[in-house]
Amino acid sequence: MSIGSRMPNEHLPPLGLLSIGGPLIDAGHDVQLLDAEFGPLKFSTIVAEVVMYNPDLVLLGHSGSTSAQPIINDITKLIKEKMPSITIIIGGVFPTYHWNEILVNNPQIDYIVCGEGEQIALNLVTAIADHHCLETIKGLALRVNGVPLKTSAAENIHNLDQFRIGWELMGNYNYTYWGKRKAVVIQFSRGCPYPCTYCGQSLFWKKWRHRDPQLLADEIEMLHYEYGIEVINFADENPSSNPKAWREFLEALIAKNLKLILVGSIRADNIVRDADFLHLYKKAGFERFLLGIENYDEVVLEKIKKAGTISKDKEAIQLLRRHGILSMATYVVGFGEETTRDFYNSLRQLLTYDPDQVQLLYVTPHKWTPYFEDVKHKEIILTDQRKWDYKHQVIATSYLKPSTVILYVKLIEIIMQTRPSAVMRLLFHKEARLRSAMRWYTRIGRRVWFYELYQFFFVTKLDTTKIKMNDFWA
Ligand code: B12
Repeated sequence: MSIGSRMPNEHLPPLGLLSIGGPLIDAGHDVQLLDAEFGPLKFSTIVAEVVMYNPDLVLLGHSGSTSAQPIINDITKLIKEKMPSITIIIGGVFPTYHWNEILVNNPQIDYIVCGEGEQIALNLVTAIADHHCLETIKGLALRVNGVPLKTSAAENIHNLDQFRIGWELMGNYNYTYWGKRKAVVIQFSRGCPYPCTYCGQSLFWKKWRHRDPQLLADEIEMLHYEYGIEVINFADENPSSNPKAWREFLEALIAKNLKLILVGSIRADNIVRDADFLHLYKKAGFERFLLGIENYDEVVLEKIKKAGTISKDKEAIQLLRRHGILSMATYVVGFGEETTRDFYNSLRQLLTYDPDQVQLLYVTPHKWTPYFEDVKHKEIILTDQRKWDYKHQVIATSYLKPSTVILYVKLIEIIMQTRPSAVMRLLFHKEARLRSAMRWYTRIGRRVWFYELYQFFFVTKLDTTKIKMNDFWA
């Protein structure tokens, strides 16, 4: 169970799978979406649904990637047991890098699409249908004579408007967000030009690219009128890397005059950079931005190559507030071998930043990132990969016990969310829509707060074997 997909009691469409589905439908294949998040479906129901539909291929994806992979392994095993001749294809961030061990340990998985999936999946499915050779398809992990092998990497998709997202696959699923409002996830851009050492995403997408601003605005208009979409959740790592294109998009969307709520993540320094056109952000419909603050200490920020500054982080939050946009500051625990003083300094800094919302996460080293190299000699305290979801402490800390870490984290969260300025905004913010947005988040946050403490003290079993990160993946 991951916090992100269970606690809100509402679900967003799986953009990755819709992006794969669109080109397949357009090439003449019959595609159906089974979204197991609704329910969530029991494994037996998932298998029964697949058996009933009786497809030639089953393509599985997940939004959590690292933490969801063990579940994909289990589900695919059950499907293959019932339907031995079915072809199973997976894709996504984690499998892109861990393809070898997945293929070695999971004979039921036939192919792994490595990297951006649209073109590769289309090539693969077409080649399977036409009984063509698969080894020439770039970006594919497969077995040759029983041995896992990865073909050469596929190029980035240069034109992000080349492939259509298969929105029709949403069918009758009631996708909502932000308090039961019809919602989708969409991307203006892929990738990120910044070199933050812990983030696997900029490496995965390689180069930062953006969609045509006008075409994206047209697509959002279509989603609004044809599907009744009110909330757009941007999946971009940093949509405003090219301020000119971003501004064009905001203006194109404003010209449509749609009643929309937009939410997304952005770099704090880009907000400061765009100070003179933040009114356009607001006019387009932005209600909240998530800002990765990560740490209070500039030495740590330098080490993880965040390339941000404390003064800009603070200024960005103030600028957003001035423009009637909420800020959510995410703070990552574990970068700097924290002591009690570090937690105290973090809290003090967060209080001075005064963001509307905070989210504390735990550093989770992905093997394909430079950060992994920095911590590979460290011990891990949680070997259950399903918990590598940024909401559990994975790396042992030298100075504090995990129980102390979680108590400090929870203390910071409760102080931040119940401090007078936050409560005043929650109750009396002058914009009703922002009040409602904050209440929605607070309701979820309250449940998550207790749930995480309960899980830590009564359910989660920490590992005492003192296994090192490097040995764990080996
Ligand atoms: C929206 C989102 C969510 C939504 C997902 C809604 C949904 N139904 O999909 C919600 C809020 C539910 C969510 C939850 C979580 N998320 Co999330 N999420 C995202 C976000 C911002 C966008 C995902 C997206 O749509 N991307 C755009 C699509 C087009 O990209 P894609 O999914 O990677 O798909 C492409 C390729 O990977 C590939 N592909 C993907 N799947 C498949 C499958 C097949 C068969 C094929 C052929 C190809 C293929 O082709 C696609 C097109 O090119 C990403 C960050 C990001 N920018 O991607 C984080 C991200 C995926 N989430 C992350 C995490 C950690 C989580 C949670 C664990 C958080 C938590 N503690 O609860 C949970 C896990 C949920 C779960 N059940 O597994 C991490 C995963 C890191 C990792 N490597 O493990 C990411 C990368 C954020 C980050 N910066 O690190 N998330």
